[in-house]
Formats: sequence, C-alpha cells, structure tokens
Amino acid sequence: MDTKVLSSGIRYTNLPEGYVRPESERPNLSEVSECENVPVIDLACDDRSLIVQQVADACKNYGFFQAINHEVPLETVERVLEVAKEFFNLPVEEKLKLYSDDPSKTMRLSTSFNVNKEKVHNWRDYLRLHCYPLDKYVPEWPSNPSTFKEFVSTYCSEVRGLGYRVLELISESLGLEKDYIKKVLGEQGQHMAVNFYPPCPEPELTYGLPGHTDPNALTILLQDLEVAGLQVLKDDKWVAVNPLPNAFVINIGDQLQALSNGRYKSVWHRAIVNAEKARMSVASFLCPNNDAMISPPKALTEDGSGAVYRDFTYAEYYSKFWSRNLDQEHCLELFKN
Ligand SMILES: O=C(O)CCC(=O)C(=O)O
Repeated sequence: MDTKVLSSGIRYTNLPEGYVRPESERPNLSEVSECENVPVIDLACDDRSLIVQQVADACKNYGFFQAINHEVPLETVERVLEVAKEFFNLPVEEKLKLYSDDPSKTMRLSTSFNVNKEKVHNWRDYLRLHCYPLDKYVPEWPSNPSTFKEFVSTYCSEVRGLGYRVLELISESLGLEKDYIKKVLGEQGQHMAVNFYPPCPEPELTYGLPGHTDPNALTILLQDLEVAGLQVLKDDKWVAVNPLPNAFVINIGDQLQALSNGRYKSVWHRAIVNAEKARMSVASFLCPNNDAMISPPKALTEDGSGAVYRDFTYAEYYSKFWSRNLDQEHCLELFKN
C-alpha cells in the first residue's frame, strides 16, 4: 500500500494482505441477523419513571439503546455528517498533513486502530479529536473544510448536553441521586472519532473495527443513515443494529460497567464494511476526568457480592487500554477483584 490512509482515492480490487483476518476471526456475515427488539427510548416522553425503567432494562440486557427525541437539532446532525464527508473527500495530500499514529495526540488523522500494536489492520480511517474544553482544542482542529470548526463544535456542545442528560437517567436507573455519576466522574473529557470506512473489496475477510468495548463512560454514536455496519454482541451472537432516522446509539462503556458494579454491560460492538459504499459514523465519547476514582457506590455492593473490580483512576485504565490491541480480552478483566 502506498499511502498511510485508505481514503486516498484508490479503489482496491483485492484486500491487501495486512487486512486479512485468520479464518477463525472473520465476521461470518451470513450468520448475522438483525437485532430484535432494539431498545428505542423516547427521551421526550412525559413519564420520566418510564424512561428510567427503559434505561435500566436496556443497560442491563443490551448495554446500549437508540435514543429518539434527544433534543440535538437535526440541522446540527446533518451539518456534522456533511462536513465529515467533505473532510474525507479532500485530496489525500491535504489529509496526510494531519496524520499521526501516536494515540496521545489530541488531534490526528489515523487509520485502522493502533497500527503500531496490531497484527492485522482494520478497514477504517478516522479523525480523532479532543473536544472539551472547546476553546482549548478547536484551534488545532482541521481548518479545511472551512466550516469544520463551527459545525463540529456546535455538534460537540449539543452532544455533551445529551450525554449529561443520559447520565442523569442512568444514575436514577441505578437507584442513585440524579447527579451521582456526574459528581463521581468529575469534569469529563470528550473525544470524537469521525470514522470513514471506504468500500472494501472483501468485507467477509476483515473489519472496519473488530469487536471491542469502549474504555470510557458513555458513547454517543451517530450512524450513517445510508449504509449499515454496526453490530453488537447479544446473547453471544453478533446482531446488526441498523440506523434509525434522527436517533443516536448510546453505548455503555467500561467505566459505567465498573461503576455499576457489573450490573450494566459495556456492550461489545464492531463495525463491518461494505463492498459497494463508503460508510461514516461519528462517535462521541464522554470520558471521566483523569483523576476520577472509579469505585462502585456502597448501595451497589451491599447485597453481599462486594466490589467486582478493584478501585482505579481513569488515567490508569486509559493508559492500560491504549497499551494493548483492540481485539484482546476485555480490559476490565485486568481490574477484577
Ligand atoms: O462505526 C461504528 O458503527 C462503530 C464505531 C465505534 O465503535 C468506535 O468508533 O469506537
């Protein structure tokens, strides 16, 4: 391959060797069915106790839900998808100015997941941005397309508001004070991955992203409406979560699994690729403050089960996560009591 990224304008007719998964690790797409009864939660419902119950059920049984009537304006969402598409359509030389494979960079264009650690690559390019506080990070974001900074920063503020509203619902659904999680996680960081999965000549042999859980607290995923690709693990089977108009997929991450003392599941999910069409997704990650101590509240350990995981700071967890490959065992397993 002659460029560092996949979105170089080259249309591949064969999957380059470095992307081919061993047979035992392939996606087996013919065995994947559509996820039945995907929890769809109407956040504007008048009956808050019903929403809280739906959140509890979804987080326990699925580890994710689709949120509708979420208050993020449609125009804000459309603009972010439009500008993301424009970005990945830029000439490759322009994009490569932002390329880095160093995960500690707060703004970078990269490819696959962690190219220096992984054995097999993934069919994905991504723009990774730190987004909070905006005035600290926006100056380093791409200035081409010219609307990028404006559209993406508006989106980030809206999504942050949604994330905080959902964290309140999750706190209540665990029987905790509404602002419990917010207080424990401290001033949260916010990161974004703008994912671009080019058409792939052999989708059966590779992934956009292999199965993984998210290391942060909560992920708010905007899926491309045109091309499906997200799959989640439900009852040990991979199932497809197709995009719904005007919805976000909200995923529980590892930190909420730990904080809920294992009651809520950090959902295993993966992105598959498409032979004909490019796919985009925009993942926003709410991340505990580095100093936040992740420790389950007393109310959730008093049933005699004790704490499932030892206490740790988010900084400790995050550095462990990035020191590994994505498709290894669950990082939380390393923190089990
Ligand atoms: O593209 C998707 O649907 C999933 C993206 C994802 O899992 C991630 O960015 O961590």
